[in-house]
Amino acid sequence: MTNLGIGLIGYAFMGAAHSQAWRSAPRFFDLPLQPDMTVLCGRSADAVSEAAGKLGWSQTETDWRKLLNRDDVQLIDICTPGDSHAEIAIAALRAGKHVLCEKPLANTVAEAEQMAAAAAEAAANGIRSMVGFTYRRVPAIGLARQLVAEGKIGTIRHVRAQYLQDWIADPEAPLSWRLDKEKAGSGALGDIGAHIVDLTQYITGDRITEVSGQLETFVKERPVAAAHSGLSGEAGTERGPVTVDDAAIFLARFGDGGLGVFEATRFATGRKNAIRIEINGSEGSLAFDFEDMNELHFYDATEPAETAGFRRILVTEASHPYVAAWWPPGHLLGYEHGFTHQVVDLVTAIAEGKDPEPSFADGLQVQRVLAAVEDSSTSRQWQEIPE
Ligand code: SOE
Repeated sequence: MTNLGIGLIGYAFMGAAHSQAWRSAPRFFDLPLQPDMTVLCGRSADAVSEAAGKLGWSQTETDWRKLLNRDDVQLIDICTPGDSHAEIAIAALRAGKHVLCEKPLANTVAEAEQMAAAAAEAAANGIRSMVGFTYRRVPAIGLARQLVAEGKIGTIRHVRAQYLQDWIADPEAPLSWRLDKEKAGSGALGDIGAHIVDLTQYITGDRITEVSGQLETFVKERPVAAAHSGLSGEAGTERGPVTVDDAAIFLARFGDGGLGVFEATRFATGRKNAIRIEINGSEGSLAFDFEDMNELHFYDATEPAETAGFRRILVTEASHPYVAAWWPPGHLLGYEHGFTHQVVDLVTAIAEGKDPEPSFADGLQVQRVLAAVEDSSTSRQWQEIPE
């Protein structure tokens, strides 16, 4: 079997999740190519070498540019903050490396446009790229998409989506790179709002055409973190400004006539990683909550009223998306499995010479929705999403 050398850049939360995926994918799925965890890249030699040992990488580099000249690396996996996505991805694609890039694709629409253009050029030479909207690969989400495509809920009227976290609800929670516009582009909007934009469009097979939104930063200053990595760091005595939104809300119109209500917040006390999606169609409804990620709720409005009701589907049957490779029914999957499935789909597309999804063009379209929400928050007007 042909090997696929991987170079992963970044080893914090996302780097660890991607490492787990590269480790587990070939052990549970029959992949057409054998991924090699060739090299882990990070700026500090000591820290990257410790991380490589822990996460299972063979070698390390401290300069990402060196990965692009290596013949034993065919794919660059970008798990850095958003401010470096465009530079690394474009250079990697031009060097003939396949690219997996964490979401949101970039910090601005302009960067995302350049990345999508570079991806289109590279695709003409058989070089593939994908953006890491990993929740698409949760089996219950895959099933929801299938049911919509089969017409089980009919014409979509309402899309209700929330992404609720609470990790900075405490005003003394320290600054991290995720609260810095220069590094992260935006706050709850891009970090978690991007996921529900992608997920709802993926499930419905439809696209958001216009939005009206508001952003808010509830806590404007926070203690400066001693270490700017991961979700939090150790607080120092100095304070610094929060330059991104803490929460984003917006209304949306979909191309096929559905109405959407979206909410992304890091201030929903008690909600840790609640991605809640409810879709109402003319023939029925679907409901999902990531905090119960193995379940999908389905209401069939064509059933007799006396016995109709939401049915809880435990999405752990071998016939459900991705599940056959794992455990017997009822033996639940978790957060990390989405990343494994992402690797499986990417490696399969590369081997089959197909463009994987979500593409950089899809990432660009999500970026346009996010930018339109920001513009709307400032202008207090509805904003159309450019084609
Ligand atoms: C932090 O809010 C975060 O890690 C996001 O960046 C991820 O995309 C999401 O999966 C979990 O929360």
